[in-house]
Formats: sequence, C-alpha cells, structure tokens
Amino acid sequence: MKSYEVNFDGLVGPTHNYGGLSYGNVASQSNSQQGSNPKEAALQGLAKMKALMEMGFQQGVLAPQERPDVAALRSLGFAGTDAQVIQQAAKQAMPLLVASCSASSMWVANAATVSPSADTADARVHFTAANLNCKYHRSIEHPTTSRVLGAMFADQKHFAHHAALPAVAQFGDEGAANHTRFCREYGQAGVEFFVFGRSAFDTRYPAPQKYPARQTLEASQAVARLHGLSEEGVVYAQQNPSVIDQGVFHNDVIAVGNGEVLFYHEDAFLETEKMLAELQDKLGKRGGNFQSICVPRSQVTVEDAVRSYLFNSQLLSRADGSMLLIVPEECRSNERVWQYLQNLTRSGSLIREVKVFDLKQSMQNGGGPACLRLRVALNETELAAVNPGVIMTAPLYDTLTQWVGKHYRDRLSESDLVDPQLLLECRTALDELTQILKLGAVYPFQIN
Ligand code: SUG
Repeated sequence: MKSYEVNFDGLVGPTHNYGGLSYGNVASQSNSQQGSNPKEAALQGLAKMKALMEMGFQQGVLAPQERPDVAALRSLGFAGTDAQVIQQAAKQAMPLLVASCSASSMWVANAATVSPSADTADARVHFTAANLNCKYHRSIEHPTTSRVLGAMFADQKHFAHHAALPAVAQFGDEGAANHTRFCREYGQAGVEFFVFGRSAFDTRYPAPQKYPARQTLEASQAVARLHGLSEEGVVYAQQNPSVIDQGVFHNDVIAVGNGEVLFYHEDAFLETEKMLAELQDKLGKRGGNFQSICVPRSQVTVEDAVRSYLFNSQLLSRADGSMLLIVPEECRSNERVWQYLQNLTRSGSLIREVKVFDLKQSMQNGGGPACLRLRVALNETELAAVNPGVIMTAPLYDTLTQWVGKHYRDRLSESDLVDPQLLLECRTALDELTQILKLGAVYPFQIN
C-alpha cells in the first residue's frame, strides 16, 4: 500500500503579534513589542502550503485557536462580560492579556507528537497533544489542539488520541519539535528519535545554565509508552545543553531528519557518536540505511544556525529518492549559510535542491518552515479517513486567502489587544473557518 508524509501547516491566527513571551527564544525576545502584520503572516504561511501542494506533496491545514483566550483569563480571576475581562486584565496584568492573545498555536510542530501506525502496538496512528508547559502562553493551547486534532483525525479505527501529559515541568513536552522519525518507506516500521533537553529525575544528565530545557527525558519516555512503541524502534538522545543556552530552544532549531537522513549541526547533541551508531543499528534492523549529514561548526556556527534557522527547514523526499530542503529567506541572507547550502547541493549529497520561502512574520517570533508544520505519516487507507475539509486543494487555498483578506488586520500592536472588537473579529473569523474546514464546534466560544 502507498504511504505518504503529510504536512499539516498551522494557519496563522488573526492576533499574531510580537509579545516577547518566550525567554530562551532569541527572535521572540529581540522583536518584542514590534508591530506585526497578521494578514501578511497568514498569507506567507498559505503561500508555502500552496507551493508544496503544487510540487506534488500531500498538504493539510491545522486551524488556529480562539484568542484572546477569555476563558483562560477568567480562570485567573478576571470576571464580568468578555469585554470587562479583557479591560480588567489590561489594567491589572497586561502580560497576562498579551499571553492570552498569542497566536503561538501556528507553530504546530509543537502541537503534538505523532507516531505512524507502522510503529505502534495497535497499528493505529497515535497522537499525544503537547502540554507546552514551559511557557504560560503555550500551555493554554492543548485543550483546543486536542479538539482540533480529534476533528481532523476522527476515525477511531485508525487514529488514537492521548491527552497532554501532566502539566508540570517534570513532564515538559514540546511535541514533534523534539521528535523525528527515520524509516525506509513511510509505511514501514521506523525508528522514532526523541531528543530531550534535561532529565527531571536523574541528576546524572547535565542541564543548561541559562535558558530552560523545555523537553524532559521522562516526557519523551511517557509518549513512547502511550504510543506503544517498541524498544527496538526508539532512540533517545540529549540535546547539548550549551546550544540551548545559545538559543536552541527546540531540537528542530539544530537538526532535521526524514526518511533515512539526519541533517544536523556538529554541536547539536551529547554523545553524538553513540547516538549515530544506535540509529544506524536500529534502522538497519528495520531494513533502512541510516545516513547523516553533519554541518561542521567551522562552516556554520551555532549563532548562524539560530539566526538563519538553517535546520528549521523541511527535508522532503522526492519521487526520484533525492531530497529537497525548504528554508526560510534568512538562510539566503546569511552568506556563510548560503555558501554552505550551495556547496551541499553540488556535493553529490542526497539533498539536491533548496527552495527559499519568505516567512518573516513567523520567523520574527522564532518560527521557521519546520515549526509551522506537523508531519503525519499515513498510508492510503488512513489518508482517506482524514477529514477531507483539512486537505489543501487549489479551491481551499483560494477560499482561505479570501477568508484572510476579509477578516485579518494588517497591523497589530500591544494597544490593539485591549480592543474588545478584536475578540469579536476573531470569533467571527473562526466560526466561518470551522465551516470552511468542516471541523464542527471546536472553540470554547462555540461549545460553552
Ligand atoms: O514556543 N514562539 C514559539 C516558537 C515556536 C517554534 N517552534 C519550533 N521550533 N518547533 C515558542 O517559543 C513567541 C511568541 C511571542 O513572543 O509573541 C513564541 O511563542
């Protein structure tokens, strides 16, 4: 049976803004308080989805969330009408209002960890929503994420959904941003590679000194257990704490993998040789030929990697077996990174082509091409069981660009978040979106 990697991209929500909310994420910190352009952000994301669809890749779309999250503000003690809740929060605790307005659910690589049916004990595709417990503005995403994923992958015969892990730092889980799957073919059993930043219970593992390590080993292990993965199909590795301290807040900022290939920076991991040998061995036993492409620090520094988001690229398999790298514009404007990429595609490596996309609105909050997509490997039968409303087509692209044009503002700054009209605009837009994507009622304002 044929199988595919389907990329579900997060649609940028109407409140996209630069809140400076993510300590440890250099771009989020340095662009704090700048004016944003939600309309442009959403159109940039949609343009990437359309381009990939036109290149022949399977492409889907994941809906944004209701923001401002009035229910979250109410749970923190603000009361009255929705407008009063927003006004009180603005007066008494502006950072909480800003957090409740974040459009961060666009970075759907953090929405969940997904294991394809070829890897799981019950031969279903398993999803665990990420608790995103390191940052308040992200920790409020998972209840809606679970409802949206449930509406997209509803057929219980093929899809199993797990609630987010306990909402404590010891089980900090950032989803697929720290998870990669290697395989020979998408439909064959593969090796799932979990990268953690620290251990919550075992003091032998080092931890970063400055910035938080968002993913714990214990969270990754819990997800592997929930999904029914076998020991032979899992490899754990620790991220190098010193790169976390340089702004690598997720593994997908320093490494990307697909098929049999891992593309990574020399400084990405601890005990790299041991990790590579285990990947080689385990993938080998599943009929695969593991290959790694290491980017040396002498050619691209960690700082260059963080600025350009070279590794936050999408590594895609083409029909002829070669690979294509989807990178953000910031890679082309960094001379060393661009030079590296030119040499790479000419060197006879499996990565033959690089395509550049302008995702500046998302990039300024630390979200590149790979952050914006959740990969779900599906066989033909499973793909047919996905809610067809969320699969990208030329007409859906047209409908969504018109929808953005109708509902989104082209300028948003912190003072606009206080405007109760923004909440009404968002709810009107999202209500229409659930009809376009045939999701049913998934937002708090639709179900309460
Ligand atoms: O969690 N930025 C996100 C970026 C997530 C990128 N995702 C992956 N690497 N997979 C984060 O730090 C910034 C929001 C703000 O500051 O307004 C933010 O949440």
